[in-house]
Amino acid sequence: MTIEPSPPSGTVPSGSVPDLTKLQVEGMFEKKLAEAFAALGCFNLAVFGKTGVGKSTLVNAIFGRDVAVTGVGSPVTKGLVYYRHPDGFLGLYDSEGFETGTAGNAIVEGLRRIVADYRTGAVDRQIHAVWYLVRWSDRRFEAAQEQFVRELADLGLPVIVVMTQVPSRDGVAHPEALEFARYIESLGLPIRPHGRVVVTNALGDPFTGSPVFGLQTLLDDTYEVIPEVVAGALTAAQMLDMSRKKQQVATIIKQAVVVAAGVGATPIPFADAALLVPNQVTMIARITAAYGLPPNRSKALSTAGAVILTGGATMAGRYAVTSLLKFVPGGMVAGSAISATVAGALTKAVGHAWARVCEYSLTLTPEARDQFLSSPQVTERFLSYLKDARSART
Ligand SMILES: Nc1nc2c(ncn2[C@@H]2O[C@H](COP(=O)(O)OP(=O)(O)OP(=O)(O)O)[C@@H](O)[C@H]2O)c(=O)[nH]1
Ligand SMILES: [Mg+2]
Repeated sequence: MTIEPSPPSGTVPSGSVPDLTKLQVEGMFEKKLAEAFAALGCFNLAVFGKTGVGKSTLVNAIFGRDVAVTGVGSPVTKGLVYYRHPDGFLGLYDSEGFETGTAGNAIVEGLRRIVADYRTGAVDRQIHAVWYLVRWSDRRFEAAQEQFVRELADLGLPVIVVMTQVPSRDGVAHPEALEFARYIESLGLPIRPHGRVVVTNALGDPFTGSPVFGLQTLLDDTYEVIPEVVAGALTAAQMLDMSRKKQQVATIIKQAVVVAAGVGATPIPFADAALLVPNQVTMIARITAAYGLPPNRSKALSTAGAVILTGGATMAGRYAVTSLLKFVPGGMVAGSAISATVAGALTKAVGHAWARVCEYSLTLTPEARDQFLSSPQVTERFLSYLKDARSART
């Protein structure tokens, strides 16, 4: 689909700003997307617990993907593997269930090396949080488990203790699971962030009717213990809490609106509308990364973004951005230039429409998402969201 050209009948004389071709805008997108994803960094989580405790299930429930299956693994030490998700912003240390005894000692040694590496500069694999899982039905917390948790904490790692596979009824967790959790808390372990055990069920059980619960608390606690610099990566990687992504995106849009209003402080002749493009490209790239859309679709997204901002493949950049002005109040006032207000409103409308495209794509399965992001449907949806926004105002 192409956006039909609708050049405003402006009388403001052409400025000196060169038009941008679709290809140039596409190149700009590729660069800005790469920068936005790189700026996220990588959130690294270590998940420990006996075999079958529910490590993979829990990771899946929060990140919407099995990193240990889809990621590329590299052994750190015996029993400890580091998986980097192909998307780049999520890394996972998986212990394969041997966290006590001599294997446990080897793991602690491996972790000690990783932590030490951090001090010598190897930061991209640094562990930002540890989830230590205990299955409620084990009803036993052994001295070796206790020692392992203490050793991790001694390394300076923030350890969150999670009770898994807890059944509940009418919003109340199984009393014996709660009792078990209180027992672990009574041991005086350095449990972060509040000294409490997070009680969870990551998988609904249709037979007993036990629902999923506790995951949001676990995620919130995780945010509390990690360094601010990787919060963006966690927001991109996690698939549980859409409101965190929305919040992040709202900030990005606000910043872009301020920049656009600054650019339009001296009203921009329509012919110079290309001035607004770089800021919008940056905004769209940052939104895309904040939602955690797959970077391997960057190429397709760059094409879609360029089509949107230049008004279609057949046009030179003359009407870049101006073809979108009809979606903004006051945007098509004949004979006027683009004011700061209109520049801001346009940027905001573009940001919100793009955010909705991203959110829609997150409702799809990973396969369907990949397909959608590589298809012309991206621009179609974007335009229909822009139209929605316009009709909502009138
Ligand atoms: N009902 C319910 N079942 C769960 C939950 N977590 C895990 N399970 C089940 O328990 C079994 C083991 O879960 P996994 O997630 O594979 O456990 P793991 O800790 O990754 O196991 P290893 O990789 O072998 O160390 C699977 O059959 C899961 O379906 C949960 O929260 N609730
Ligand atoms: Mg597993």
